[in-house]
Amino acid sequence: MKSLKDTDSVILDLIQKETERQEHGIELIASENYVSKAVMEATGSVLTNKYSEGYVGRRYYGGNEVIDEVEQLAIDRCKALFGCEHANVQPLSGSPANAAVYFAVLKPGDKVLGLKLDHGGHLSHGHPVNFSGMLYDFVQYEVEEESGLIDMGKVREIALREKPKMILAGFSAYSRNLDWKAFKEIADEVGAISMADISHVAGLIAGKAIDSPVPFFDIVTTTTHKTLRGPRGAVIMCKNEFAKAIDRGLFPGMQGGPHDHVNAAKAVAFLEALQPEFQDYAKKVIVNAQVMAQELMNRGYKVVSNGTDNHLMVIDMTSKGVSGKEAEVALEEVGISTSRSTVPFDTRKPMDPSGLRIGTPAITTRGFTTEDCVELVDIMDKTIQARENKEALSEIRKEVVTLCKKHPLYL
Ligand code: DSN
Repeated sequence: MKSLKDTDSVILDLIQKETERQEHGIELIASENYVSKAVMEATGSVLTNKYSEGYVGRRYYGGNEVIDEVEQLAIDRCKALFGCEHANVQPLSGSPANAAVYFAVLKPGDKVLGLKLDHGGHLSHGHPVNFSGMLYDFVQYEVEEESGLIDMGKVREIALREKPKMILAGFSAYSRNLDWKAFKEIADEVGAISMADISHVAGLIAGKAIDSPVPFFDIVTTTTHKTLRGPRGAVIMCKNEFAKAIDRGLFPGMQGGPHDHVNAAKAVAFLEALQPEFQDYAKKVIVNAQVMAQELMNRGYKVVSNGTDNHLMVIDMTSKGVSGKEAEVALEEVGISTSRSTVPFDTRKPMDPSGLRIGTPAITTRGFTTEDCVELVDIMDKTIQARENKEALSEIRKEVVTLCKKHPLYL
């Protein structure tokens, strides 16, 4: 049993290079975070060796007595964290979790309401190039052009007109709190199943910094690696009446063997999120995002919906005469990672859209304060202005490294 050092120095070098990039770069990608060493230890454990198709106490392979305990712990902690009736912790990631839900409760061709991708939704919420848009009849709701907000009156109108089988509330680039209660009332009014995809805000919900749809929605999916700060993966939570269908929808419907090493790491992350410190973390993520949004607007950047209630925001970079891609490339040059994004009603193409999505989960994990966030916006603004000037960018890169060294991560 040789170590990586003795087996594959090339991969070891690349891991070290990536560690260095993460340590001395600023992570503003809204869907990313830094996991604890505890989560990494569980992910890199012997649990990776096991096959355990089936569920706790009902496996299709022998030798699962330890795995059963691991999975049951992950389930129990997930229930304690979110207060759900039933939890399936086996989804490999967000899209498979959503696919399993659709598979469990819909038939191909059934109608579903979901937020349009370029208005902040997600590929798996009905985009035509995704399985969801190909297999199901998604009707997409939008945000308002003027305010950047979802108008629940319009969602209700669409629901009354279309009579969907399911209404999906969730997003990957919307910076405002969703009105869970209104979504649920509309779903009840039209007799639809209510589903929430809380992938982006699960950590904020677990940290009690924003409201949760879990107590009243029928089905809730979430990835575990964003604000929740766990390993890459997902869970499906639901009311007991959907439990059997959801479990069958995932296995054998969608997936084979669960990734037990990742499920152990989910259990670790849930335990971490159950600690009182995690509530501080969740609140600080939002405060940092609000400080950054305000600072950006003070400097003349247009932020979609003029602010944020959560960890993310989409900046319309054309307000500064650059595209989202140009901004992403310039910021990358100084060691700041972001992701280009469409803005609602974007006239530019998705590969070079008008917007830039940023978020504060990762910088808050490494201890950035509101003062650091103000300094960071200053650095970003200088970078955008100096984007053609290689010499200036290399000076700014040094400022980024200094800021990172103030908040060491893994090294
Ligand atoms: N790719 C994720 C995000 O960046 O929001 C969603 O799946």
